[in-house]
Amino acid sequence: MGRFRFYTAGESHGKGLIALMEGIPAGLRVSNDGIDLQLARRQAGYGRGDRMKIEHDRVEIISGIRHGITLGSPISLLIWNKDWENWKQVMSHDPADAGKSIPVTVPRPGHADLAGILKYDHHDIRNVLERASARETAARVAAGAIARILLAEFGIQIESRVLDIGGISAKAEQQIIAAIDRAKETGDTLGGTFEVIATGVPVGLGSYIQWDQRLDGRIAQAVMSIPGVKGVEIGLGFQASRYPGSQVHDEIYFDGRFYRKTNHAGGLEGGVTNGEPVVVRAAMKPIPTLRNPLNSVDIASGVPSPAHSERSDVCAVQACSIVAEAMVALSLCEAFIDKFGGDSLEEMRRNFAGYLKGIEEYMTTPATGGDAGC
Ligand code: EPS
Repeated sequence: MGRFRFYTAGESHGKGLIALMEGIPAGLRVSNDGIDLQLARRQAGYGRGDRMKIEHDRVEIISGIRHGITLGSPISLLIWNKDWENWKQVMSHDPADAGKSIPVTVPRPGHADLAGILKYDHHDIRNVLERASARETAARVAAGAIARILLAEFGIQIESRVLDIGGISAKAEQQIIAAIDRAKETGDTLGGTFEVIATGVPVGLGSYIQWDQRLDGRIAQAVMSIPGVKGVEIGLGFQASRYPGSQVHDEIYFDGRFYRKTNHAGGLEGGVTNGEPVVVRAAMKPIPTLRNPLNSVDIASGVPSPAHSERSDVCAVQACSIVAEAMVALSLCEAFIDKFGGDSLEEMRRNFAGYLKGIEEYMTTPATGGDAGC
């Protein structure tokens, strides 16, 4: 078990969302603004539903930070759900409120609804959808904001861009807006693809020593875990299978230091970062809550019925790409802490500087480096 881990808690219409992080070193400067900026980015994008008009996500720091500086102790973050006011009775913790709200009994195809009620022996689909909702990703973004602040101290930056929505290239913005408007009118939803790029990533994060330490695998899992994501690729990804090796692999050159002319590998070889930008692409399916609902079956009666429908987004690909930035940041942060881990930021800086010095020496004089003496 590595020293870095994080969890989230909270239901979509419950009181709020929580992120709990452990392993961030002491001495990192963290501000509410730095976290709120990322939360606001997650809320944006054409096609979000009315919930985003209610919520103005802001973080409340509960623990682990004093006077703007991390203590090395667990960091807990809270985001209140403003919408809770409207759901107090439905989502009440008080047994006295049981039976006062109408249960959701028709599962939405594509959501966790059916599998969730069967798995947890629930009879009200709300018990599933409240946690399976993508609202939870706000907590991931808050945790991810702290991960990115740590990574930025070491020159690592993460950004993303939407590539296409509903099969239309992001270059044709007006067409995308029209397609989202059309989907909204017809009660439909749209998915899309996006790309996350991390620059300034040093050589050597992750490991080929054990399957679960391969960083490409860890990043893929982190991004695939975002609600709605059905495909993840790194570098050339699926395209790599269509070309011969001579056109896929990034040849190595040396002109006083090693360098590549291409980055088809997307910054990862053998599960280890190779110093090139880490490039991750993902495909998000259309959101399964359709205002013009799909066919389903009422679990209470067994009678065919249109799927449950409630307020949702028409398209959240842009938001998903921000969540993916957070998940890539958290994965890189974990690998970074594994490699350079120290209890304080200063200790990490020393470890990092020492490592870079060794790499630099090896890079510029390869014949004398490494295990040449073995
Ligand atoms: C979300 C809040 C939710 C949805 C969306 C994500 O708000 P509500 O359900 O109250 O309208 O807009 O959830 C989903 C897409 C989903 O699949 O559940 C948010 O804050 O991102």
